[in-house]
Amino acid sequence: MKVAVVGATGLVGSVMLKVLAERNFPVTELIPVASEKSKGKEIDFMGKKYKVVTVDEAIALKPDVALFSAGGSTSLEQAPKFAAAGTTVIDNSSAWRMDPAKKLVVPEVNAGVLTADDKIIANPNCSTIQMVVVLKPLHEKYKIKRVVVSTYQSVTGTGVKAVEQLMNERSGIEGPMAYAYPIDLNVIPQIDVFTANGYTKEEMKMILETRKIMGDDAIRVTATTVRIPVMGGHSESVNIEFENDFDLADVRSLLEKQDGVIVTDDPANAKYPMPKDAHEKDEVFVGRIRRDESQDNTLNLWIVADNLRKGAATNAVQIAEYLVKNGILKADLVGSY
Ligand code: 2RA
Repeated sequence: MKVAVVGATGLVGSVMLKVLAERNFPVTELIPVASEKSKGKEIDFMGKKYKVVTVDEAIALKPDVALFSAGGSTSLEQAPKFAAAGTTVIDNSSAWRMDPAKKLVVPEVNAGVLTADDKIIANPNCSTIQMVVVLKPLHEKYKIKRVVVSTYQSVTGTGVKAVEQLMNERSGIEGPMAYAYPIDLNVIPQIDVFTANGYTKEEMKMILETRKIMGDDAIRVTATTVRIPVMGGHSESVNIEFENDFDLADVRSLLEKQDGVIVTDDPANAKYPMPKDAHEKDEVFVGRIRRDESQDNTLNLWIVADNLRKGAATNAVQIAEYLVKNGILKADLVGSY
């Protein structure tokens, strides 16, 4: 299968390449795509060297699937051109996520909505992905009424410049600022820009994307998203009010059975998920499972995942795997997944 990775030289793009190789996705030809300034740069992939090409050169090669992580404006402009050439696009930007004609997919939650007509598929926001994987079995059993989420998000969610700012600050080096404020020994309660209602775009993504992926606009969500000086992944404190009462042991059992979830919850032995444990992993880690004693039918959880993997690259590759496994994308060699 001819696979293009658009934004191959970026942080998420490089993780996409890593995940494609690790999961033995049936790539017969890789087409790494980046801007003109990176054209000709060599990329190592599964023991072969590939030269970075431009978008137009990639479209002409007619890839079967194109994984995009190149920003919203590039996706809005270029994804339709790939789709018109017959390529199935899986886009990690926010460009298509709330388009009513486009599917927004987390395979463990709603892969069933996908059909062969879907030529541009949206990959959700990282902080949304890790939360809905956990909400899915609980909503099915106990019907979620309201979610209150506070996030603690890694600087890797911003990109290389933010990681460099943190490392420079740690070393006492003056350097370019990705944020308006220092991030080391600090937290910044703003991710992306503010909207008219006082929420940031990141918070509105969590609110709106959750309802679309869960297929239930009745679910009420409020979010506060915060940037913290951490590398391994995003953490979230999630408070869930259900329509119905729940059994705590059953909640734990549902989470332990959920695809893609690992329950790490043993407070007596100080066992709970942390970004350092989620780093480089594809699963979503859940702990601190406890009843909210201040309100009936309400549960508290702590959710951690690597935002570059399950929060971006792995989720995109898993969508492609689903398409191949279900015959929507034809692969020369179907991998063993
Ligand atoms: C962030 N979720 O963490 C956003 C985009 N990756 O910055």
